[in-house]
Amino acid sequence: MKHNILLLITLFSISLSAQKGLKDYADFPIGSAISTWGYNRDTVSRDIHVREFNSITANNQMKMASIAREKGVYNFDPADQMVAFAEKYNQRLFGHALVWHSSTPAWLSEIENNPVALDSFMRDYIHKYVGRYKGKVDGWDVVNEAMNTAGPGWRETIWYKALGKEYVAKALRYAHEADPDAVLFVNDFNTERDTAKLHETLRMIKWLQSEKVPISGLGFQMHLRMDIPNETIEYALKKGAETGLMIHLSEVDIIFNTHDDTQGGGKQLYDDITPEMLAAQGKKYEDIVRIYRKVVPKSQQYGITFWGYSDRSSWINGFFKLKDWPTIYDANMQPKPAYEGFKRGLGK
Ligand code: 9MR
Repeated sequence: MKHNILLLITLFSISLSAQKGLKDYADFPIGSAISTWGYNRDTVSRDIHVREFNSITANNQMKMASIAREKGVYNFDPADQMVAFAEKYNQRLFGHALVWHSSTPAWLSEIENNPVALDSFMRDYIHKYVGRYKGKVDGWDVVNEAMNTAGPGWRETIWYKALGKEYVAKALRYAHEADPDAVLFVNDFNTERDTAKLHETLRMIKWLQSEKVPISGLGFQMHLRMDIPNETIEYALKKGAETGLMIHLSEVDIIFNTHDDTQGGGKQLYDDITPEMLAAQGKKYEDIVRIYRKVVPKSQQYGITFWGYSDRSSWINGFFKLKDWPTIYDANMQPKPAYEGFKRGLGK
């Protein structure tokens, strides 16, 4: 009898721990970029997501090209579906992205040389969009990729060309007016490895803070590569944390091969993945989480988000025309050594 009860308790706790996911091991939210339409079709991926994570970012459906596709009309349906998913599955919803040079609707080119019209559209868009999701979207990438791909310069986007650097301040102010409680981010890539780009980003943040612009978060996309030195990443996160802003690792993945940052610009160095490479990737994931926990104070840990969590659906292979293995689940939806590494990084 005693034996049976012990056996039952053991089985019960095994089945409970089998249900645990990364979110249960972390002090901060862990998320992934998703498409609600994708998850409607692929319920296996959806169910794993719900077990592992407690935060979502739309990989595309909350971008300007999706919401403001037609001039003069906002279609909030794709964002509503993200909200419904977040509510149903108890996920934090992170908004990506309000103002960006990419994924803008085609009609925007009609007003790109008219600063007054562009500013007035940006204001209306942000006010209506952020206002509609007040209290539902926890934080926003208000400005995405304000800096050049490489080095210390501002990206000459339509926003920059029409409104100058001030466009970043305006976007943040409009977002704050619409939802004073939302965490408002600027977000960029390669800032963890390109120190000149990092320093220009930090200069921008200093300027915004000195002008009392309501910025509250700094996003490091963290599309990493195996050979980016940990010391460089640690330096970047430390400098980022010194701003006092919330720090989001917003689009994490780790590739083996390289690319030149342009679509289709992949360079295939490794055709196959070996057990040694998988183990090394596990260690890299572990290191990244450890560095984040070490240098970002708890009160500034906004969380870690994967840009897709499985090698089956990662954007990397299609975008760069590469064969790579950047994520924590393999193409058969099994956890990789990267998964165990990430978990070890959380101290579990
Ligand atoms: O993964 C996204 C891909 O499906 C889109 O075609 C692309 C353009 O909208 O954006 C990709 O996501 C990007 C994100 O929005 C910003 N940082 C880089 C991401 C990967 O390119």
